[in-house]
Amino acid sequence: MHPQFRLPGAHSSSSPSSSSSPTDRRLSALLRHLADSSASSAMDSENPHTTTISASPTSGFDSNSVFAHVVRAPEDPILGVTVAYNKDPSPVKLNLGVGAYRTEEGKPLVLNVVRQAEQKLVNDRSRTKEYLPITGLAAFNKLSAKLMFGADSPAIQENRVTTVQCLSGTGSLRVGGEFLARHYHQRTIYIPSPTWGNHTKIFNLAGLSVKTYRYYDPATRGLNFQGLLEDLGSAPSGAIVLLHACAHNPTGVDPTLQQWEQIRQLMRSKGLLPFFDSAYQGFASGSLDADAQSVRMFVADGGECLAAQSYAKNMGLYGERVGALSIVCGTADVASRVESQLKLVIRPMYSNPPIHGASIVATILGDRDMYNEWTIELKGMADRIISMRHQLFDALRAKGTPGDWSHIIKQIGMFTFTGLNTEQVAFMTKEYHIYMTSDGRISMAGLSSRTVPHLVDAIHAAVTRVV
Ligand code: PLA
Repeated sequence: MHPQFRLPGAHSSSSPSSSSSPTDRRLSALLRHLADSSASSAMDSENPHTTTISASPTSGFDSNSVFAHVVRAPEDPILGVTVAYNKDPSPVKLNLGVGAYRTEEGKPLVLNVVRQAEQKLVNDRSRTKEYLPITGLAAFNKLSAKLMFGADSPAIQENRVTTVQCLSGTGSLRVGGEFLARHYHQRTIYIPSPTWGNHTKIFNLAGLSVKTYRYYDPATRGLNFQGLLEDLGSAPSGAIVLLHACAHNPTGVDPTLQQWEQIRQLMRSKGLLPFFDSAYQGFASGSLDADAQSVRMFVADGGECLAAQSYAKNMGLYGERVGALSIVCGTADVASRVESQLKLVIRPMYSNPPIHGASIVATILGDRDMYNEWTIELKGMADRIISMRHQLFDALRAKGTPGDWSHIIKQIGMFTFTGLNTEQVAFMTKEYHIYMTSDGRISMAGLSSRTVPHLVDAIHAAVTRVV
């Protein structure tokens, strides 16, 4: 009998006992039938001319599905928070889980400049819906590289950068990871601890082996710089290192420029390959250039690196899935060969990227007025987040909530890593309908002046009642 047909307690040779239930008897009959048909199909392979009717592919033992064995997977630790939030009927519920910008009124925001660009695209009757090339929209790629590396970047001028349009930040990381697994001599990537939860999964699936380096110190709620230097210092030569370009997720803790410089020197001296994840350019400080400093320092030294860009947050194009992967290479010739291989990674994955979002980005980045308007709107979003930090910090102080909450105003970007533990988070969700990731991360972009008092009440209750 084929092993896959055996059930616990079911024996093909034993006949159903008189005490067995109708279900048992039915199963036994089914097992005998399957054993017979598998034996006859073994004979069929010896005599290919014999035809038999085999068991229906949908016949299972405990259901009518060949997928009956599939176990339910847990919800995603971040996107699952929104699933739970959506199910909650409470009128006071608050979603501080996913990093998606909301207005003071708690509404999603489509930037004015994005609406304008879309209008322009719709009005242009010459535009078609043809496939893009495998590497995406050429103008988009060119402008994205400029945005990341700076308009005057020698690497761009020397044609040493290849940029391919990918499916937002996630897709860019995935394509970059798979390219490295295929063509780079070191298959180990070091990611910070902690980091965005998807990094490990993305790089593992891409074929890399994932290790961590120390990054965050819970005691100071700041950077564990010593630990970081030690771990990168003892990484094998050539290893890949994932760096958050700015606004580290989930901690909101970034190295200073001086610390970046030390990291750069260490990494270059050991031949470690930097892979930047730039998901929040413009969101940390409100300035696109300031937030690209870390990346530009590494490119300025003439060395090689990778950068994954996302337009989800800084242009509010979350669902359009617009992003880019750039690989800065030693020479123009290498860059063009690298690009030819990136196409081989992309083509069987999703063939070519979508046209609409990239056209919006290219329209905005390619028009001086629109670009300026974008930077103003972007600064507006960053400023509102910073103001939320101050409001939350002031309100916790005013209420006398125990603890030092200064990290709320020291941390950078979309998130505050509150320091609240899993139990406290669960308590806040249950009692206050406040949704956040279980590691205590809150999306400051989901908060507004109106909802600060509710959050403060919840935090106060959590830290005084749940230890
Ligand atoms: N890299 C980092 C560091 C991120 O935080 C995110 C998104 C991405 C890449 C990918 O974004 P994209 O594919 O949409 O461009 N992180 C979010 C959303 C905002 C998520 O988990 O997907 C977060 O809440 O952490």
